[in-house]
Amino acid sequence: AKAPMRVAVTGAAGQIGYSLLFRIANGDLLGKDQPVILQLLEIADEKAQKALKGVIMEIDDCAFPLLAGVTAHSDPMTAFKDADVALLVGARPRGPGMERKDLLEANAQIFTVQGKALDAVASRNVKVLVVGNPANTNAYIAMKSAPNLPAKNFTAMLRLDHNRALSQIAAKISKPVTSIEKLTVWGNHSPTMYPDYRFSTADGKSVKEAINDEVWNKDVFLPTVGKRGAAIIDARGVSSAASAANAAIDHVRDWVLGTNGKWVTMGIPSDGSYGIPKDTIFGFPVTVENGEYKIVQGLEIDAFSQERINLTLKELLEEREGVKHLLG
Ligand code: NAX
Repeated sequence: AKAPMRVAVTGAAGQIGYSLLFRIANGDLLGKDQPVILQLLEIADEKAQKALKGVIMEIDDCAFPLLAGVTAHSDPMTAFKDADVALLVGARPRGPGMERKDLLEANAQIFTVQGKALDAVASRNVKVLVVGNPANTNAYIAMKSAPNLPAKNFTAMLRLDHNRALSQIAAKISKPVTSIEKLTVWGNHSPTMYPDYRFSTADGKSVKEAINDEVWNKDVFLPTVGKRGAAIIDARGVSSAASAANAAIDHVRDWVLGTNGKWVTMGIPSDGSYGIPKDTIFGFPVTVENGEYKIVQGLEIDAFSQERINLTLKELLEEREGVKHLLG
């Protein structure tokens, strides 16, 4: 039997946590033959810790065959100990009257502390996925706070945006999602992201040609995907949780187990590809083999796409500028 892998999850008593933990313990993340140990972090607050205990009681009650252990933590230094995978879901939500700048700073503090803890105690091969918003900038902060870990270990979640785009396209052309390949979402996990189906194929045929409607692209598709999070809040009264958890599972599973040559979208530190400044955590099309992602190279960027990429990059650089003073 395989040795168990340690999966740390922050914000474990939150909404996304409640959709995520049971699937990890069920083997959806790392495979149906891979035992897991869950190391769950919540804030020290008594209510949060009590809620976390309750979630663990339910996990226990599932008697998952692959679950080799589950522990509750309020200190990242113990939660991240020897972690092979770290899902950083917990973040400070925007409170009433809170400016964007305050939100960035509150989260910068959290992700500085967590980056340092990962640096100190996690596995040297830890795969980190940041879900908590602003996800790209939080991932950047954690990465910069962990100088002893490879920068490539830090990623941000664009997969929900990718999956949203995939589902919209499948519906538009009346094809199953599984028939569609070579889709990506460039940039920041925010409404400025750029979902791009110019290279996509469905059963090997061009999706762009099948849709053949630039007005639909600009006026329907891009805003629908970009504002999907807000549409879910409007409809459900709370933000997307199960779909976010599902996307986190997809992201890490593909990172660990590979994509067989297929494209997926990951927010990763740029290596300078496509003119994106080095280390910017940016949504790129990638393929994954042997646990290593590679940016799909050589794609043509037309004028419209360049404009969209510049816009989402500008936002990311502004976010980075806003937290620069906290990074030492
Ligand atoms: P909830 O507010 O339900 O849960 C968050 C949990 O994190 C809370 O239980 C809180 O106590 C905990 N927490 C806060 N600070 C912490 C810290 N320093 N250490 C450990 N735990 C901490 O939010 P939920 O709906 O689960 O969403 C979590 C995050 O995901 C939010 O930041 C949200 O904006 C973000 N999202 C990101 C998405 C993406 O695609 N990247 C999509 C979904 C989601 O909106």
